[in-house]
Amino acid sequence: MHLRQYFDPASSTLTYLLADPARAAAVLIDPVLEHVEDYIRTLEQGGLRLTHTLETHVHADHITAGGALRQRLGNLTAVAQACGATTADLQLEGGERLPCGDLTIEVIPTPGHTPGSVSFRVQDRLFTGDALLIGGCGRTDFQGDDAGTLYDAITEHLFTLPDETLVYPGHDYRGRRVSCIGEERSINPRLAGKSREEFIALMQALALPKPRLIDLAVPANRRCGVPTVDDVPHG
Ligand SMILES: N[C@@H](CCC(=O)N[C@@H](CS)C(=O)NCC(=O)O)C(=O)O
Ligand SMILES: [Fe+2]
Repeated sequence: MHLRQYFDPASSTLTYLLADPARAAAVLIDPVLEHVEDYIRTLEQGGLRLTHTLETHVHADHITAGGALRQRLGNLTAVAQACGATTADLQLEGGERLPCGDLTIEVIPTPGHTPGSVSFRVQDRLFTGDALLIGGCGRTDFQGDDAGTLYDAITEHLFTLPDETLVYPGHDYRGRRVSCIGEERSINPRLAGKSREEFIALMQALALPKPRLIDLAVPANRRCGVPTVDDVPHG
């Protein structure tokens, strides 16, 4: 398996290119619109064909490159059915398995940050989107989120994976890039040793400012980042 991580400094988003070089197949997890050319350059350099773009959720802080890449490269766009991104080619369900060459990508429902949030597992690597962050977790105060649901998803579906499972989050705001399940289960300050009630109280007290791009990004990402005719200025 080949893995390349990209960082978008404007939104602190982490994007992942996963590839099976023997089969020349690749997927991108949470690509960012501004970096389309970077992704295409990597794919061309590796002689890789992009089969899918995968979203961990409908993002509030950046616009996805899924639709733009589809227009350029013909890949399929894949988003969890519960995200309501009706233009996506694949409406993913929990437990579903997607191929990338000989690799298998398992879809694990991890709702709570948004109702449709999922994580993707490939062998011993877990791509958690904004469900589980390094030393943190996704906020639960917008987009129909629910702290209790997030606690259940993390403790029942992610913390039950082997300690060695590598955790690749959807964001990091402090320069960290990878963690593992054992570390997050034992020292993540929002979760380690916390009851469900304590976690809910902690999340309700965060009082974070609204993401700058939320009003633009959420509707755009429900269309895989591609503008509709109505969005294009007339005249
Ligand atoms: N300041 C950022 C927003 C950051 C933010 O709210 N990020 C979300 C992910 S979409 C989150 O869950 N953050 C968790 C945290 O900051 O603890 C912006 O304006 O875009
Ligand atoms: Fe998010």
